[in-house]
Amino acid sequence: MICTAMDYLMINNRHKMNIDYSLYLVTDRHAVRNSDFITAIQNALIGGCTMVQLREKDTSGYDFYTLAVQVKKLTDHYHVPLIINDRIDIALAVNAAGVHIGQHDMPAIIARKLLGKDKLLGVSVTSVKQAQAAMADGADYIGVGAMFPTNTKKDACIVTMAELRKIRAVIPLPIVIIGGIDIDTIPFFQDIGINGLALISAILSQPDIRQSAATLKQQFIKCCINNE
Ligand code: TZP
Ligand code: MG
Repeated sequence: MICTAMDYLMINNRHKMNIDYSLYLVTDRHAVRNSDFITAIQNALIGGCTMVQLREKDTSGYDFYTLAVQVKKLTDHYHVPLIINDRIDIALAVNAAGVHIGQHDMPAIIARKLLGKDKLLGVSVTSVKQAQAAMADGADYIGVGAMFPTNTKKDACIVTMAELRKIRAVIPLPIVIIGGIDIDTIPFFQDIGINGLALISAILSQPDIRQSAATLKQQFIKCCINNE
């Protein structure tokens, strides 16, 4: 099924319409250099991150849950939605705003059933076909990437700019781009109409996380928001 933008407006809940995807922090505790993990996320929020995805690989269920409880307190304090990577059970347990899944996780259609209609569901895609399937299966937004090679995820497939443009042309859902996004690569997305930047190292690995987040946000507004 191909939804028009109007269909999308009508079938989605109103509270999902006002979500700010512009500076979407994806976490990786191994990327943090000079502070503890929770302080790093707090600084990213103070710097202006508008959304946080807790994505902690190689953690026990107990540790992931415990981190999720701590991060939820922070995101609530800054009125920012918390998304949990992969783990629907943990998202529900901490009352997170939603879940983000990839192509090798539980099928999006099942994730949507388990989550119910009120929670956000994000799906990572690398092609138009995957993006259309994600939308048909109930995704609220999609993550497209990796846009550039990145040390943070060395095995990530690279998505071409042409494919990203094709996805934008047919998908009315919010789109965040991921993979090698930093101050120098943001200008490449000037005229595409993306809704946000999903980043790990350009925020968490920087000496001044707060300032880095603020500068990236300014760069996004300057380059990617149509201010006519
Ligand atoms: N998915 C595709 S690339 C990537 C993920 C999770 C890693 C992004 O990390 P960075 O440091 O922002 O390039
Ligand atoms: Mg996953």
